Amino acid sequence: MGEVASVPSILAEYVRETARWLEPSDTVWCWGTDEEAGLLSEELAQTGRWIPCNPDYYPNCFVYRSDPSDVARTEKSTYIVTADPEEAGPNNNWMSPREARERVWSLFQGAMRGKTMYVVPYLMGPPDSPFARAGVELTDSPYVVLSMRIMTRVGAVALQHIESTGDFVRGVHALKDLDPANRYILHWPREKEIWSINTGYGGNALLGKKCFGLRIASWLAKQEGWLAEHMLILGIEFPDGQTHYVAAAFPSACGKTNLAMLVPPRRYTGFKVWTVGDDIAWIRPGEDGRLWAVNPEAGFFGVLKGTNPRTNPRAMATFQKNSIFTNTGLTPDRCPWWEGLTDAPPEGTFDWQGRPWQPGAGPVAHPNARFTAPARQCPSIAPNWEDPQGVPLTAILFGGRRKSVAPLVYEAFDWEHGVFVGATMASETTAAQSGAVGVVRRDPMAMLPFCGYNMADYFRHWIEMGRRITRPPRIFHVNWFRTDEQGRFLWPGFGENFRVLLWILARCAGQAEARPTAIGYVPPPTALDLADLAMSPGQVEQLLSVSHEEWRREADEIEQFLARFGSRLPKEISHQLSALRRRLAAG
Ligand code: GTP
Ligand code: SPV
Ligand code: MN
Repeated sequence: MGEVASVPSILAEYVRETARWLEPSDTVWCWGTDEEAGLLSEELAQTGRWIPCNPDYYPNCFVYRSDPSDVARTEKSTYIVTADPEEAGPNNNWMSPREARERVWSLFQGAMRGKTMYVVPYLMGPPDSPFARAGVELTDSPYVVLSMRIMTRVGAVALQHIESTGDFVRGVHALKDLDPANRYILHWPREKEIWSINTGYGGNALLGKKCFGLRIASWLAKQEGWLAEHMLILGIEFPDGQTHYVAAAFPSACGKTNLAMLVPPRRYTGFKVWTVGDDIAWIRPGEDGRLWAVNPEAGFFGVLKGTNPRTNPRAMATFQKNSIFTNTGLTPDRCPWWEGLTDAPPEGTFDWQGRPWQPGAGPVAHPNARFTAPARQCPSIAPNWEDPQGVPLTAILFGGRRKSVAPLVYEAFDWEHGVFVGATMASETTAAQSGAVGVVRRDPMAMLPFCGYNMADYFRHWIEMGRRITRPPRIFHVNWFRTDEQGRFLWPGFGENFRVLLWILARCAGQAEARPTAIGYVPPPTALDLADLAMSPGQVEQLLSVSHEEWRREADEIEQFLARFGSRLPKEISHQLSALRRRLAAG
């Protein structure tokens, strides 16, 4: 910790001002060093909620138990603060600046009394990248500091950026008493400011991630002509040495981390999959007319449920040291455990709240239990993942968790149709946000909880971006989650998704067959390599089928959803809906 030679005066002023209101007993600057992490860890261990793992299996790893009432993002407590409610749009909770100051800022008064305020300067994006932006998080949570130093680039690199640009996103976070009724996560896009209180979990509290990386960044991106998206980025290296990059937007807990870390099936010798990012992509038009993407984060905050050496060996390798396990169980030999890791937990395992677990006693880990691990530890991390220019995109994928309706994969007819496909996608809700699980909701571009402004304007921005580039990536929709009548997944998923990626890249190269349907181009079964999968022709047909009856109902739901945006909805989107209806009627 200690002092730094030069703190930019605008930052020093922000810290002093905030401290006057929050009244911490002391203020500590964080530099992201190992020594600092050790001190924070010792302090956090005293709470009994931060437990060092067995260093023989998990060196420098910790299990962290959050408050049981604070285990996932809370969308109902998340607001966009603007003078004009129309600017926030029907996709956001809106609060007026006056109410924010009177109702929420007052909660911060004295909120850090008797506690330490940590100052965490952080950089989003690779250092020296035209994409890079700085933020500062003032927090009273050592867990947040320990997480931010994994998820972002903390310390001098951020201060230098602030010093040279004079620009940073202000963020203040206070645990207060974790009262869910007074929990607020407020975003001021124009002021570039974030206030978070009465929560300490993930996307609510690690302000670089969803708050800055998506909500504030999406607004900045709209102003400045780029895109901030809830997307993974991966590279596929072909046996000839060429690498193609794909970005994919799936809603929370719908498979981004897994796809980003995919291991190609054995039969694809000579192919490699490289991980660039697993959750956020900042995307800019390049001088060559293509879109270029960076991962602004430095770590992964990934879902543990279902993760094991078979489904995601690369995640398993990534988090085997220097990592945090939030809300997992703890085995008697002090290793984290979660559902799907092995068939059953060892005898004597404690659950995510530290209670001795018995069979039948409910889940061992919380369903939204997550690992926090440095990206550089990923065995498949792309050698160029920190390239300041990013990587050029060949394809963009949208996808959701749909038991029915959406086939395994289809290609949009063109950019505008692709924007429509993204704008109207739907998915079943997961444990990543509090509320009901398994409910189908529209989640445009997987950004419903993360777009920091009116989504009608966001759709327009997407359409305009397409006009500004001469070599747009092709757009696809995928669904790994279609089920049969017995509710079993029709598609094996995980590593086998590589087969779908190969069809997608072959389409981009103009080399694969496709059948035009009402919703887009669908591969005929013969265009997909399904060797060794033991799928019956009936299953394959079901997986790829497009039911006009289901899609007419889908079109009705889409119409209802789009109606919420009123006259602000770009006409291109309504035209796409009419065109879809015409194609469905014709078929
Ligand atoms: P966020 O971090 O919340 O944004 O989620 P994410 O999109 O990165 O989700 P992630 O890859 O962590 O996957 C979430 C869940 O989906 C896990 O329980 C996985 O086991 C499961 N999953 C991922 N890929 C597949 C797949 O191809 N098929 C099936 N059936 N399940 C999958
Ligand atoms: C998500 O919910 O999409 C996440 C986890 O990636 S959190 O950071 O908590 O938002
Ligand atoms: Mn996410």
